[in-house]
Amino acid sequence: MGIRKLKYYLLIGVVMAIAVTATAVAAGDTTAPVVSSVTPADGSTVFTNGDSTRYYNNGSKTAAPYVIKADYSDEVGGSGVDASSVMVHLDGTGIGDGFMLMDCPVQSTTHVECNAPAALMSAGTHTLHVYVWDVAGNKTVNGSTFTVVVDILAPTYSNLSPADGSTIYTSHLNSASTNDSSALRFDYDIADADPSSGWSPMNHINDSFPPGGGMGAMIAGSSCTKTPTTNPTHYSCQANRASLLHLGDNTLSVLIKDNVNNQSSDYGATPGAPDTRKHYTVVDDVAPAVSGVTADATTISASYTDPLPTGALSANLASGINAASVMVHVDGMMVGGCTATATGVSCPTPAGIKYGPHLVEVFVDDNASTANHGSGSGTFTFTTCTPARPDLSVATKYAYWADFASYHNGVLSVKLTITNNSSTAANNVTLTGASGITNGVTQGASGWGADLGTINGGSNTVTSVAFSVGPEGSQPAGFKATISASAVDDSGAHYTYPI
Ligand SMILES: [Ca+2]
Ligand SMILES: [Ca+2]
Repeated sequence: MGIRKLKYYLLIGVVMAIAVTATAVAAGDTTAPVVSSVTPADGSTVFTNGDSTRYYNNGSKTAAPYVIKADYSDEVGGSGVDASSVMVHLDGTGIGDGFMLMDCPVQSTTHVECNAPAALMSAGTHTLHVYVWDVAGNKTVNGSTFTVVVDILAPTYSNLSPADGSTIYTSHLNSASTNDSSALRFDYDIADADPSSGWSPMNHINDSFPPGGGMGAMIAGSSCTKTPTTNPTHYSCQANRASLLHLGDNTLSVLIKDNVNNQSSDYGATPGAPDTRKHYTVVDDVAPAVSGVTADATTISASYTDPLPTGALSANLASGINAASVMVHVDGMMVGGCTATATGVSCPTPAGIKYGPHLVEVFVDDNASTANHGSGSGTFTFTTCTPARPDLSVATKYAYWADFASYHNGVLSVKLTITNNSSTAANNVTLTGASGITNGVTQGASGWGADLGTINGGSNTVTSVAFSVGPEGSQPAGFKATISASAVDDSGAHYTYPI
């Protein structure tokens, strides 16, 4: 036997006794349904604002009305929940007393949701009872005791860093990811007077004033973290990845809401409110980067960019290349006739440049500052002229003993004058050896194989080479030798000589 529950519709505020009527029911089900997942949970707090339009409970922010919920089920094989039997009562102590919630948009065999009128969600402690019968008439009651707390004050913030009016340099904006503690952040402390529903910091870069023309770039959520994580009030909100940050004047609007939407804001909630947005000047202090310096007989060229901060979501954080600033030097001398764009420069290789290594340097500034001075360089060997064999000759200037040991060991130094009889330069002139030496004399160790550098056309250079002439007492009065040499002309062609 069981009973069948008849639902009574009670007026809010009227306490009535529940009446039941005994009827015949299906036999076998003597187990009551189970009620679970009651919201608000037992012991929890429901925050609301001053006009009961917002609620916050257990991490869930909702608009009015507050929705009381529960799940329930009958046992497997049972008669099943009688959906029409479900009742939700506030502040009663038994069946039928307290305030029965009448506005229940969801009331199924598994779940009920009832809207709680603001008048019933007054400040203080409340009891909640959820009554459920199965079809066989077995009753369950479950519920919770919860507290409603009214939070009417908006949070405030203090100790903003960097302070209003600060300059922000783009070199400080590098960040590979959110929550990069080394990147620029806006830091501040938040306070919300008791009783506090809690808060979530939110900031807007370059929002309009008054607000409404656009939300700017929001810094919130995972970009705002407690620092350290154990500090309940200090927040760091990463700024550099904000997509609307740009060079020049930027504004910051700190918008702080508590969990029931009491908010304080730097941008004024209503037209006519003072504009209290904070201002920051963002300055490009990152120099251009030069790459790909190349040079050959006809062209010198290079590429460059003005780098954005790493991780920047805005393309407006680099001032760009000042093409008029581009200079190309070869061996410290400015190259003329260059064409410079925002991305690269190309110059004709200077005419008449000689064979050999030359330092090529490229200098470029960005549009922000001549202090942002980028450079790149390379060393190149140019081959710019027609091959022409230099005419070299050699003459003995005099012979001498370099020191007593040389005299004793028979190492004679011979000072030679090497003359370039042609009009073009002989580069890398090297005396490579001696042959056909007479009177038992042999080539010595020093002086041979050294790069004597360039002998310009019509010029000469003097150097010494050594010969072994035998020990003291057996040295010849004189000897002859043919000297071999090598040189490179200004086109880079190599030549060998007997001279
Ligand atoms: Ca508050
Ligand atoms: Ca720059």
